[in-house]
Amino acid sequence: MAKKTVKTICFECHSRCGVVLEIDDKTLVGVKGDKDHPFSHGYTCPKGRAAMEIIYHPDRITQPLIKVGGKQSSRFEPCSWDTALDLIAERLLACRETWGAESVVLGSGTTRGMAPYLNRFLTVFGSPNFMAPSNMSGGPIVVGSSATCGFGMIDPDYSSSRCILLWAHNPEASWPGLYLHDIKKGLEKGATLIVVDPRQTNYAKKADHWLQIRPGTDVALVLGFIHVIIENNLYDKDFVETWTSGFDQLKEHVAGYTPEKCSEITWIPAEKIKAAAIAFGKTRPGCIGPGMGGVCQANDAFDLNRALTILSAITGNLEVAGGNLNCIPPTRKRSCYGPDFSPFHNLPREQAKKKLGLDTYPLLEFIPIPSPPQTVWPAISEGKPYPVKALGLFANNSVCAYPNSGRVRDVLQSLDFLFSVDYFHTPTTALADVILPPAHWVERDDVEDLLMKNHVFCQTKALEPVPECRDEKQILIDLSKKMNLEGYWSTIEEALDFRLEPIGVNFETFKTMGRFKTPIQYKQYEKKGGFKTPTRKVELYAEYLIALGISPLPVFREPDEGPVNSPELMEKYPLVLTTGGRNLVYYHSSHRNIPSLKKRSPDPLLQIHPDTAKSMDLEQGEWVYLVSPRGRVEIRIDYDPALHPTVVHAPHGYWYGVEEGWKTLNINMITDDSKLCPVTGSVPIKALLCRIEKKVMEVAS
Ligand SMILES: Nc1nc2c(c(=O)[nH]1)N[C@H]1C(S)=C(S)[C@@H](COP(=O)(O)OP(=O)(O)OC[C@H]3O[C@@H](n4cnc5c(=O)[nH]c(N)nc54)[C@H](O)[C@@H]3O)O[C@H]1N2
Ligand SMILES: Nc1nc2c(c(=O)[nH]1)N[C@H]1C(S)=C(S)[C@@H](COP(=O)(O)OP(=O)(O)OC[C@H]3O[C@@H](n4cnc5c(=O)[nH]c(N)nc54)[C@H](O)[C@@H]3O)O[C@H]1N2
Ligand code: SF4
Ligand SMILES: [Mo]
Repeated sequence: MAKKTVKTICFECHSRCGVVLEIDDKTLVGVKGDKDHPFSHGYTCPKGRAAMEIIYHPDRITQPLIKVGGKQSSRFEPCSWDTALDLIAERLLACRETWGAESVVLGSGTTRGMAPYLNRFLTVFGSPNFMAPSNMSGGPIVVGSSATCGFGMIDPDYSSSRCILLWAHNPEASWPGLYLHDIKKGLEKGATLIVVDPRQTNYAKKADHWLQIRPGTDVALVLGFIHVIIENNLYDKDFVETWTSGFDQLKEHVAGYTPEKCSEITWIPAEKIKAAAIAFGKTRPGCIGPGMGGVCQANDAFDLNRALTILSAITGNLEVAGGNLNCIPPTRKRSCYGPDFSPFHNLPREQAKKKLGLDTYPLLEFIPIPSPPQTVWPAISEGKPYPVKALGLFANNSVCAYPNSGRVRDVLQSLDFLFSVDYFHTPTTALADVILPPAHWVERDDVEDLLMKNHVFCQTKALEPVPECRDEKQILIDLSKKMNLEGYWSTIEEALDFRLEPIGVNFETFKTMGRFKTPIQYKQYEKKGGFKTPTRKVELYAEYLIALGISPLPVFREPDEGPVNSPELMEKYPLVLTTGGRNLVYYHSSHRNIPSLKKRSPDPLLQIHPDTAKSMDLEQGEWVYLVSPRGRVEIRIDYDPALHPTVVHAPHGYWYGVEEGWKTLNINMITDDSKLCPVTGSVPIKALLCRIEKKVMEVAS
């Protein structure tokens, strides 16, 4: 029996920990942490270690499936790859013929690395429409900070920082492999820790300053920080004078955001706001770690990320060691979201301009993120701004992921054609006409550079896919051949070589290297004649935004659904609801059927202050209905004495194990998608209203 080990990276979450896979006679038998990995240093979590359970799970889909019995049916029959791909090819080509290439959308969930391959496929086909949840996940950070300083503020330099500010971010649950080591190093060297979070996370417990914010009021708090820092002369005068524009307008704009005013808005005591702001202003270098979801799921997500960038800029923390870095992936234009894959690079401008979302969110032409799902839904259901007829989903459980799931489900059901690529059956695959079985991450080669700072890593195939699962890159290659699409790669190796071209090695060689990095560059603006913005300075006051109908200064907007903007609604729904704080055990709605994970976290838990719960006669562990103006779901009470009595938190992603779980357990049945951030299309799922109803025992009659 041949035993071997293979070093690769885990693709179960964005951390992409280094792992050593143990193979025994073509079977995966172990997943260990790779101690030599520069970020994860040997760390693994239960999700990564569950790879064996996932690959060999009896429910894994291992053959293409075709729906039988009509659209409403939930029956599928296995078919050959040729039959499935022929059908997909025929339907996509027919859509293009009748409705234009833009009537076909391909979507991916939170990135599992497919963005470059899907984008390229779409553009050789002729469609600009790649859909992904970026508008609720990282996109507003990139858009808000790029609009302000010309780059995405996604690389906090924790290990060299003297002041770590975690803003709506709990990396212990969400980014352990990527950030825990660096944060620990920073704290061990004595960094001050500030946490802005309605929940008392473990980091909040450890923090020098924990600001327990009312959900959805973050912009007011950042403006308050900026006010205190300017008022106390704690800003970096040299940097502000040389490298920013519009300081006077900013100063005037934040003048009203005194700690007292911010306290009224955010429910945080004024003295705590002041103390934390002074600590951040005084302690340099400081870095802001923004939550990829935490700061991206609000009606003012653009302004929030602009404000955070301004805070980093005026304190002199942009592009300095220990601050917020501007890391350029070594693969540059060929990186995951690199411009070489953009429709604007590959399609005639007129066709690229049809990208869904651009008519509502014009800034997204200049700072591109994928089409927000909420801009695809009206195209499917109402033909606005033009009809979308076919959708292909790669690693995305739209029904559970996206707010207002009832609507999402109706929209998907009204498509002419839906195909889905997933390991397992989900509430979304149930709606598909065709389901394709993908290879697992241990069964595929790839390169990874997304959020990997200045590194690119090799993902090395350790096993042949379980028969008949297929690498998704190969699926696209096979489909492109069936459709006679010119300009697509003809092998996976060719695609990977293309991505690696900027570093001057091919994939064959890269496999022997495992990773490649370029030096981190500090203060690039000094060498490059400024920032990549219209004034070449950090746009504190961004005059150019006015022409796009956007405020030149970051503006706080009360949550549309909340105590201030809808007090009448609050009479019926008296609790503020935030959703989707991460659970280390699960990745969104994925792998809910994996025994070792399910055992650790079987049920959705509603975090609630015990006094609030007891006032409604609700016991720890009791199942209740959580009700919003959109509907209700079932959830279990979980006392959390550190929460504000008016705020509750519900996790997302539960659906598995009960009939129609997408309806009864899935929190997105009660979230909203009607009032979005006007610049980025972000969805306000971190600040809504709800009430709790007791589940009355149904007595059999
Ligand atoms: N209420 C609320 N909702 C939220 C959030 C929140 O905070 N609150 N967060 C949102 C965010 S930030 C995001 S990014 C979205 C994420 O939403 P999704 O990306 O849709 O995430 P998942 O629910 O994990 O669904 C992914 C599907 O991919 C499958 N899968 C896993 N790996 C692979 C693979 O390699 N290939 C293929 N083909 N399939 C694979 C899984 O089995 C699963 O069914 O959810 C969002 N939903
Ligand atoms: N285990 C696991 N890891 C994941 C994921 C997963 O599903 N599971 N998803 C991945 C994805 S796609 C993403 S986008 C990231 C998300 O990454 P993050 O956004 O960093 O997610 P969290 O670590 O949950 O941090 C969000 C924090 O914001 C707090 N919060 C809620 N409402 C508010 C508010 O209004 N204001 C402020 N200031 N804070 C608020 C929550 O209590 C929570 O602690 O995580 C990634 N990592
Ligand atoms: S944190 Fe867990 S799931 Fe994420 S990459 Fe590391 S081992 Fe994999
Ligand atoms: Mo996300």
